[in-house]
Amino acid sequence: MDPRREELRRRLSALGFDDVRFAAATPLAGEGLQDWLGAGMQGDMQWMERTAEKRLQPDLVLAGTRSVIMLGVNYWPGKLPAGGATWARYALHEDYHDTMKPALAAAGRALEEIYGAGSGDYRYYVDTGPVLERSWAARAGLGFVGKNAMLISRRHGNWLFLASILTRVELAPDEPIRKKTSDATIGLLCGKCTRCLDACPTNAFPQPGVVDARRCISYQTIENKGVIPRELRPGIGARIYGCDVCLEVCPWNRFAQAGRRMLLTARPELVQLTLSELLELTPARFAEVFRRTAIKRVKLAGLLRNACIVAGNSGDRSLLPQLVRLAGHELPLVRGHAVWAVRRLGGDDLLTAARVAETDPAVLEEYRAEVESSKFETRNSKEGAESEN
Ligand code: B12
Ligand code: SF4
Ligand code: SF4
Repeated sequence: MDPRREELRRRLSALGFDDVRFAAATPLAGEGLQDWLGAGMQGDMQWMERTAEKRLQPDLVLAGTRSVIMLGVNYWPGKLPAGGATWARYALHEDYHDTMKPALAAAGRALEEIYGAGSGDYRYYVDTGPVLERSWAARAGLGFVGKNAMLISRRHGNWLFLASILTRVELAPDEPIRKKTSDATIGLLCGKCTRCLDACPTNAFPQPGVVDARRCISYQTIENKGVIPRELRPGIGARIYGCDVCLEVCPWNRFAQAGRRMLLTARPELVQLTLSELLELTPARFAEVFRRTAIKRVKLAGLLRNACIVAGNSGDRSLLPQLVRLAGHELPLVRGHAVWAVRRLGGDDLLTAARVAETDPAVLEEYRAEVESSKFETRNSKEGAESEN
């Protein structure tokens, strides 16, 4: 065994990475990526198409790449207090893209010191790079790809951020997880379980391991900057930003321990924001509350849009005055979703003045569309299990 390799692993682990694994950088087989793109499942994330080849072939990102170092950071927060809306757990931190970067820079320096690499002999990424992180993590044996498409770790369950370092340094690869009785690439350790597929509130899995982003609440509430399709809004339930349903139902989480969190700064207080406070957000208050979080990237308009949907699904008619006020908001995006929410709460007759003033075609469509009342939906939807944060 190469003692330098284990020293590198120790150094990276001491920096705060909860898992450090190595993979050979030979290209990934298609991994379903081209089919996924071909079917349009990336929605408006055109950047995914532009970088598709690079995601499979690190050599195209950094010529001469020999190895991929895959890093996992556990973000399991333990139990969170209940709040007015449900947030994806990963978002309840200062932006992990920012908090992990200094450690990645230090990891690069470790490569320089231990292997004599030059500063151009590696490149690191967290999330936003042209790297198919889950597939590389599976190859490196960090975990297996579940039917929920997540990279699931036997030690950390589903609650793991991934980061990667492409390097020209040759590192002996770690073994992927294997099973004598199966060579499945998806759901290797899932057995007969289908909990995640059954629990998805918007039926976003056309097949195990494949998420149609266009139907995924995470995509709709975070990546989509425009109108959220009406048929998906009831399924969004109380989820204001991202979705953890297919992660939290997974039995592999029973092994998850709260992480060391050296690379994360928790912001659990965000959970306690009430829906009423969220509907009242002003630009100044938004900037103050969400400073340094990833949430600020949806901008105030996106968050108000999402808050309107959650309010509409809440069955809470005491929010009607605030929603009626938002039906007169300066941005059509907010007005349209506010109109939907008011109507879903059975408040059509409160909209007379706003409707007379409305000229935007998309918002006018929200007045005409059929809307089921939220009481009806709560009885029939798959909510139940999702309310705890
Ligand atoms: C685009 C994107 C999204 C999109 C699309 C999701 C998706 N499933 O592709 C949206 C916005 C919906 C999304 C949502 C979420 N995301 Co996201 N996302 C990404 C991003 C930037 C690219 C993913 C990508 O390339 N997708 C294309 C598909 C084809 O690839 P894939 O799912 O990654 O890879 C799978 C296929 O290759 C498949 N596969 C392998 N072999 C084969 C063979 C065949 C035949 C087939 C069909 C498939 C197949 O298995 C792979 C692993 O799932 C990555 C970061 C990165 N650079 O990789 C983060 C990333 C995947 N997301 C992450 C997270 C945390 C989430 C959310 C949990 C956030 C939330 N709470 O709201 C949800 C989870 C949704 C889900 N179940 O997947 C983490 C996942 C960590 C982990 N442990 O797996 C990542 C790695 C970011 C990070 N650096 O930590 N995300
Ligand atoms: S994140 Fe939510 S909406 Fe997206 S696939 Fe998982 S359960 Fe479905
Ligand atoms: S919930 Fe079940 S099927 Fe889904 S990823 Fe976890 S073990 Fe696999």
